[in-house]
Amino acid sequence: METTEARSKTLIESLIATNIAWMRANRITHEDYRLATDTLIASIRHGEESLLLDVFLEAEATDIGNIGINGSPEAVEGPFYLPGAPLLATSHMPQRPDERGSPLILHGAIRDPSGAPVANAEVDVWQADAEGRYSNFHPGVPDWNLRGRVISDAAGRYSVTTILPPPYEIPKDGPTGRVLTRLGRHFFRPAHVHVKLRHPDFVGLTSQLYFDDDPYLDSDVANAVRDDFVLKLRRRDAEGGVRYEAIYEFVLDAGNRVSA
Ligand code: MBD
Ligand code: FE
Repeated sequence: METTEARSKTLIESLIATNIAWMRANRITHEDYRLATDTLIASIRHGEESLLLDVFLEAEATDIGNIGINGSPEAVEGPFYLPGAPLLATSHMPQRPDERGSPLILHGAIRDPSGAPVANAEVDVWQADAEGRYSNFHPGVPDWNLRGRVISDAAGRYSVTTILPPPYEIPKDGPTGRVLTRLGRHFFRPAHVHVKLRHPDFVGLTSQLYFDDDPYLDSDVANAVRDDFVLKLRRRDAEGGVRYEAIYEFVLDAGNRVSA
């Protein structure tokens, strides 16, 4: 087995060689080179974190990582995860008293590959609000809004009471938006809820759940939707208005993944 150091040396060398071959083939000038590096730098300076790379490349890494695994597939994390979200005493996600958006109950069970329930798994959830803003990143949202952790019960069940997020639109006016404009692409990701699962006896899982009927499922700007992640959105017309329910069953891998 190759060591981490040896692997990273090989990878960096091959990345540089691939880039140089691409530069020669495309006659990349010094001006082109500066435009590319300035775009990368600007995306970070503008607070876009890893947005630029996540939009174009992250889904490929999760697809490659999903080959041969026993548990649920992994999904892209995106740029807006933060560790340390509030540990919730109930299933109710932190939200403003007048939080906009239709109520959504997201629930299901967590199992091991044999089907046995996984109790006491931590389910760390984060999502955008009805305006498509992530708390702690975008201004105008209270810190930790729509971010929280719940724990699976003895039957492996988890439940989160939140709002149905809208499709997420990448800022049009930032460096990543300008690249997308140049490519003639739209700026949307389908509505999604991010989840990370943790349990001491299992490999951690980063997931992301989408809802059927979303207009952007087939044209996600980050190209990260996979059939496994698309949930049936059940609509319940209740007294206070429309409510939604969606179910997702997670399978955690007990750890026979070969770690580098
Ligand atoms: C997001 O909210 C996201 O989840 C990803 C993967 C990329 C950009 C914005
Ligand atoms: Fe997201």
